[in-house]
Amino acid sequence: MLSIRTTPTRDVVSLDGLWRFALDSAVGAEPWLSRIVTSLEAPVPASYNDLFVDPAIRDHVGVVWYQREVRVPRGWAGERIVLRFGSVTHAATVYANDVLVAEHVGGYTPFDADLTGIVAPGEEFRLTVAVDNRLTHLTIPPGTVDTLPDGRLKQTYHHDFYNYAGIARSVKLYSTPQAYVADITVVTGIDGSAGVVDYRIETAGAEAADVRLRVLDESGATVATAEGAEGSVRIDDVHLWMPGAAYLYDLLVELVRNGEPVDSYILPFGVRTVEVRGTDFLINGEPFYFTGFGKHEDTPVRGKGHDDAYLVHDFQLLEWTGANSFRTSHYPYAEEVLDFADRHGIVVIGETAAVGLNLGVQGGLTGIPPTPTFAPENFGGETRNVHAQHLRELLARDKNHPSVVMWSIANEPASNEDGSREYFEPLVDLARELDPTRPLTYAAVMFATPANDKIGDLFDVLSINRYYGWYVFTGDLATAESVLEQELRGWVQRFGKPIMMSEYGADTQPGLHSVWDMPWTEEYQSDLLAAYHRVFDRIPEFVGEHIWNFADFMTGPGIHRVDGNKKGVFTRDRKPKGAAFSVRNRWRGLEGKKPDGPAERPAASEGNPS
Ligand code: BDP
Repeated sequence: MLSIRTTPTRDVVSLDGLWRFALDSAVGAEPWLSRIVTSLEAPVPASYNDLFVDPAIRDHVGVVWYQREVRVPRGWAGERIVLRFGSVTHAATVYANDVLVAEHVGGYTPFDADLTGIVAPGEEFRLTVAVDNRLTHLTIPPGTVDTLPDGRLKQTYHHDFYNYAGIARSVKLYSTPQAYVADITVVTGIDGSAGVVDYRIETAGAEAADVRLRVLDESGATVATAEGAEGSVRIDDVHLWMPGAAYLYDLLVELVRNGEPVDSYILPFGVRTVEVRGTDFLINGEPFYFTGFGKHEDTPVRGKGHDDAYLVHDFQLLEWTGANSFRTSHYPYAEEVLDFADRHGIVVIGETAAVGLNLGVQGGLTGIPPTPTFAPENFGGETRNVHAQHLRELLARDKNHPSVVMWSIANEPASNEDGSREYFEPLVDLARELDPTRPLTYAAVMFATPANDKIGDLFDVLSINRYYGWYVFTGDLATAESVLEQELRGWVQRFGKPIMMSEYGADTQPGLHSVWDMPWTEEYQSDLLAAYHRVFDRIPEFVGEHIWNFADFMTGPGIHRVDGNKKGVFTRDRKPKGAAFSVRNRWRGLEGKKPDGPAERPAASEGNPS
């Protein structure tokens, strides 16, 4: 799926701004048929939950309505007219005037509504969107909705981050010619000092049109040309995309009829390779060691709404700590984030929204007796079909981003349980078929051990989430360190694959200090991370460390959270805790001596612009 850009043949109108907003209970039947009467306005992009002071809105379960008028530019006569939603969380039904134009399930991937012939250039139309925040066994992430005795709906889900909902990413109205470039797939390789770019172009309505391509370097000079919808071009003396040293080419694709371009599209791309060889993770043939965090899209007031100011600031803080990478835990992030990572050389592990495929965690934490996760009455074939569709949409959107070097297919699934292999094997096959170029991983939950995990061999990299010293062996870092080392070595021994830590950390209240090993203090967070780092540095197969979490984030109600999850190295408003400085010392190599361990283990500062 191509992202929306203006080109010589395409125009874009942003529909971001204030839309009319109402709960389902506040509107009549078929509210799309007329102007919704409401005093509430909600910004797009933003989650709606924290905007208002009304608990009925914050805790609403079900449908809310967004509406606005849109004028189609008068110059668009004869063009295709399309709406693009960056995301609607978790399901959308879209109407243009009285006409249903799109339905989409999945809160973190984009979708289009083709309005050609339904709306007219120069005229205004009423755009209405029903947004449903319910998580069920037929959504990814999954959840359950129950009706309480008083008739209210109660949403439960199996992840800790708050179920923010709304139109959290930009909405755009765009035009294309009737004959247009529908999709582009680029796969890059390296041949000596040349870059090899395999491309495939999909077109629509383009009978009797030819495809013409040009590759432009950052100075705008043409460095390669080609013709035809599928093929390969070489870029001599290629400038590679590298972690910490991004370089992007533009692929200019033109549809040409009678010598005239009828459509053109410009795709920025980087030339780089990714490969797992033995127990190394290689980018451009060089061992790469991940330093960074699991993140969230989460800010005060906006919730999961995309915000360019936080985008820029977060990347500044990543660079300041010496992080070279992050995981899009636990769902695909806004496309703007990946574009930015492409331009700034930050490496990304792209994760699906499949978080919470694990009913054992619920059993362990709530006392509710465990129920089998991968059973037909819980997460069976139907859930897997939704998961597969979500995977397709993620890979279709992000396949061309050089920053994305690996797919994480799920976070903390019950990979120790019967049925997990049957559930995941087809998804792994699908991911490999759709994208044979990127390694696959999943983040392993604490109940999945080297002894009982049933899916590790299907994947390329072992990503382990562990909370020794926090949820287990609380306050006992010596035991945490030795148990962690024993377990990580067990994974390496059984699977012989590269291994990284995809989550480790401790909740920390800024300003709390102690000379003892006291959980919640700033010192404890630093000390816990340091204990883990000593273990990583003793294991040669280790390829990376992603701390949980970059910043504090909002969670659902729960007695083991106080105003959210506090495992951030930064607070929710991005102030550093003590651990931010100790991590920066390690990752920027400021400790005076590099960590012992594999010679290749880089201080990230080597690979980061400073
Ligand atoms: C892990 C989850 C993550 C949680 C974290 C925690 O992957 O989403 O936020 O634990 O408890 O199980 O802090």
